[in-house]
Amino acid sequence: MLNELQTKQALQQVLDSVELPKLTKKDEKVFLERLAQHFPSLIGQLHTLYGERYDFFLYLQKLVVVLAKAFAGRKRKWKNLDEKRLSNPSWYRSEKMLGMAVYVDLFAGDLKKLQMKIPYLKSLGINYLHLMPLYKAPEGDSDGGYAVSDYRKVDPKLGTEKDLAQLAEALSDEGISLVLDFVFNHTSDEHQWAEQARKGNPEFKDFYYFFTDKQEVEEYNQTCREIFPTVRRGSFTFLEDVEKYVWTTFNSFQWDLNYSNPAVFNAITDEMLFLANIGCEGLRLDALAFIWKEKWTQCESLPKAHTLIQCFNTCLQIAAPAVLFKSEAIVHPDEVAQYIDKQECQLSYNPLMMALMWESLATRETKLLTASLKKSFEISDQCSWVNYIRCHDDIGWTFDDAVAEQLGINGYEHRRFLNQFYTGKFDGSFSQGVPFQENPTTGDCRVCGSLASLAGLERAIEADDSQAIEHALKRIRLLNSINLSIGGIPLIYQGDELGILNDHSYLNDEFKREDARWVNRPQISPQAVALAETKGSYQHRINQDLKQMIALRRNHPEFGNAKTEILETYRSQLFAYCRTNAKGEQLLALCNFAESTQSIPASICDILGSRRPRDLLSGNQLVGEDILLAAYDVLWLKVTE
Ligand code: OTU
Repeated sequence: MLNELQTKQALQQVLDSVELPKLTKKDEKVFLERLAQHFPSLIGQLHTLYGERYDFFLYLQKLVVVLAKAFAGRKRKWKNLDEKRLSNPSWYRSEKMLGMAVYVDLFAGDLKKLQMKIPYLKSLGINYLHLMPLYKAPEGDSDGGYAVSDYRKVDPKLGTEKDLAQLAEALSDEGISLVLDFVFNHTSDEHQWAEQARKGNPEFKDFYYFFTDKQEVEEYNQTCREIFPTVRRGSFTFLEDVEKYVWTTFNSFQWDLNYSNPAVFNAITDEMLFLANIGCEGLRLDALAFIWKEKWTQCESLPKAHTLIQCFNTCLQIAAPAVLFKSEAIVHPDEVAQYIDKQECQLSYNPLMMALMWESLATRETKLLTASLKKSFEISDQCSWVNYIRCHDDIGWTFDDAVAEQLGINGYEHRRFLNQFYTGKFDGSFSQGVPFQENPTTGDCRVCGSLASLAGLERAIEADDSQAIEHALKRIRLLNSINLSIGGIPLIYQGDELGILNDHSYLNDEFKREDARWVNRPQISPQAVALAETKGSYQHRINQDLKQMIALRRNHPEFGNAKTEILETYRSQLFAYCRTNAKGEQLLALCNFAESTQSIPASICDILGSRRPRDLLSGNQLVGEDILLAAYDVLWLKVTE
């Protein structure tokens, strides 16, 4: 490690030896100040990663030039946004925050048409829009765009780079923060880096992990998890033409980048800042757990993976500080937590809560949800969860087996049960999902399906069973209520606001057929939107329930920057939490995860200082000694006077 004096000298040395782009006096001051402020972190992090190398300083010089050029190329509009966000660093903890994730083509057609959907988004209250990967990608299967061939080119089917720039500005003008994917664990095999590497170009040959020795590949396979075992066993793909193995954690056309090479870090930082300069305010760090590899480890969530992300974040703080990182770690809860830090990822998906809400619906028991969130929900108050119910991927049952064990639940058996339940193979299940990536060795499996279908609406409609339909609608409302109120940014997945069911049309597409996740990537048709506006339809009810809760959320600060306490209800079907903000404003949420009526003594409200709070959802004030919750009911209790 370098001491303070050495760090200062290093910065001076860098500045003396490189040529920085021309900047205005004011901009130059801003840049140099930020660089000086963050240089100690930057050099420390880089030193941890690459300090052993003789050419360490050379890469450091090059990196500073990358940062300066990106800053120089950043539009005034985004530089102003940098200042605005820096002066209000917890802006994303507001009760006004509401996210949506959409595919440009499925939601709108293309980027131009998406711009015309801004009024729709605003009518829902959306101010955080995650656009699924929209970059140039291979024809045919591109893993839904997660195989990027060029970070700077827009997929021509979606429009042009200019369309994207215009959309970014239009969104920002309407107060909507754009979130883009930063797919940095791998590129597609059609990326020019991959093509050059394959040809043996010395500049790129170490951009990826190549092996000639089968034995070595087998050794890595012994300790690494298989992510897509039905695509290919192990984590490597043999390239016949060059007779080499290449590391491919996901599909064979997604080549893992080699971050032990500082040239890769610099090159990807350049791409990252290009994305930042489009005008996005969030980057979703795709598959971030896998970015650092070491022999005889699981090659997931290694300490240097964290250093690497911190280092990327430091680069953002210098060149584009308005941009936040969102962690996409769908892993063990303790590992998820390790990415959540102001210096690393300010935002993180909340896969534990997502999975356990579904778990509680299946079991009608909340003990695992309660115990797990008691342990893992609390995070730094400078960070925020991004809560979700469904997304474009599968559901993986990522709870902590040790917590389950203490409750008498065997993790392995329980996951088996959940997979059976949600794929409709369990007798009496309300759900209709599709299995994904069944591993023939471990028996592991994940589940796909839309919110409405997994919650029982599809089956209930098929059976024409009005009670089952009612229950399904209430399950959807229940999950939405938690998503919106427990604390964090709620992220709605496209179509869930419209009650869209599973879409099996992917089975007719040879490039999608093998990937069941497409069952939940439906086209959002004008008919689906119209149906949700038609009074009397189930979809209308789902939509209205959601809108009512969104309106309440926006208008009550307790839903924003506040602390969440998960409560013990001592009722196996009930789940409860209390939110308290700095002003002492409070909200108590009670949820019934069963179709039978449950009761709980009104003394649970003592945390609010009154046994007569009002339920914001129904408007009713509580009376009596016991609180009754009908099937899947939710209460949002607040002392109003
Ligand atoms: C992500 O997910 C994306 O969300 C997927 O759509 C991509 O296919 C994938 O990366 C590759 O880019 O395997 O099934 O444990 O679960 O990062 C989803 C983490 C995935 C992985 C997650 C990955």
